[in-house]
Amino acid sequence: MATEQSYIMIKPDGVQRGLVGEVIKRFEQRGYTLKGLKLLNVPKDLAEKHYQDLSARPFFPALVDYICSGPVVAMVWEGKGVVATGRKMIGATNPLASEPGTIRGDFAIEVGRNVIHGSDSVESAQREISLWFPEGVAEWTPAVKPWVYE
Ligand code: 3AN
Repeated sequence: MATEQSYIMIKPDGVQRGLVGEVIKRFEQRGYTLKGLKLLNVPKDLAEKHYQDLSARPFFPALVDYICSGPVVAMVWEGKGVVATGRKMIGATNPLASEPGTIRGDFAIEVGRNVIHGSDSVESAQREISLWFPEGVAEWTPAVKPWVYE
């Protein structure tokens, strides 16, 4: 079975608001496996690289300042369809358009304070994981796997 990974990041507002446990709980309960986890203050060049595709957008400087404004929780989650399903669990970019039941739909109002990031494709996930976890991630297989996958 191919193992897909996604880069999931709790942004500074999510950390400041005490939503770290809530986010981890949702991914764990869905059946996904935590492969990488760290709390860090983000250097400006890392934030700029992460959001390089948005560098021409008018909100880019504010976005970089926001990501660097306090610690983030950087994570790698693994499992079947985790990129697309992770995005569904997170909700639309603009929290006012996010469905209730999604993370943004339950906890956010502003696009510039939308709590969490999730990779938008398998290719972006690979790029983001090597950017945020150059040291690599943990190798382990949860013992519950036969109870989550048929
Ligand atoms: P997503 O995070 O849902 O993949 P992207 O990649 O389009 O959305 O945008 C990355 C981040 O840039 C968003 N999470 C949000 O913090 C910020 N952003 C996107 N669009 C806007 C906007 N119109 N105004 C301010 N910030 C924005």
